[in-house]
Amino acid sequence: SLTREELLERVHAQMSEKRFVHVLGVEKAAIALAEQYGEDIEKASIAALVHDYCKERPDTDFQSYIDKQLYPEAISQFGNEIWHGLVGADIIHDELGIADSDILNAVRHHTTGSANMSLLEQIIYVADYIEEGRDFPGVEEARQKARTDLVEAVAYETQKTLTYLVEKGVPIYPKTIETYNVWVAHLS
Ligand code: DGI
Ligand code: FE
Ligand code: FE
Ligand code: FE
Repeated sequence: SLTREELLERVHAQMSEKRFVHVLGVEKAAIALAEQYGEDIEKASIAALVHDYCKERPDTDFQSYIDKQLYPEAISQFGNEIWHGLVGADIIHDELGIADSDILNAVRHHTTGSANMSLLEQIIYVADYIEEGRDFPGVEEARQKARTDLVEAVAYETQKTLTYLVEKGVPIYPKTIETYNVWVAHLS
């Protein structure tokens, strides 16, 4: 398997400087959450480093996966924003040789969340939202919740993301709704 240095190089080569800085911010936030909530630090680091590996890929790279593998039918109506995690996890498996299913699921669900998120999945989902480079209304509240109760942070992020998407008037991927319906019970 790849060393941390090799992984950093492979990830960096896939993206702009700005996005790479975001990835390093997610890693820092994910490691802090892993320390706080008792997750494996190396798994949190690897999942964070690869979570947006496919964010700058052309649509054709995803299309060949969507044609060959079994994804929910709804996926084809969306684009990179939904594909880079859900399909990206399979590309990361194939290109980087990462086979840990918890890490791959953390990548897979970092955008939409899911009904049943493992601790690592929750950490990556939240770290992506609260990393130090993020600046949007509510991010401080999300950071505060992440410091006190990870489940509340997941619920808060899920509510805010769905509200933001509905206000923007964009289609909602079904999994985003599934996530909301489960995690809404944990809003404080
Ligand atoms: O890749 P990042 O920008 O770091 O963050 P992300 O992967 O969490 O989110 C990528 C984008 O996906 C973000 O602009 C919000 C959008 N998104 C999340 N859920 C949905 C969605 N877009 C649509 N259309 N539908 C969704 O359900
Ligand atoms: Fe992403
Ligand atoms: Fe996210
Ligand atoms: Fe991200």
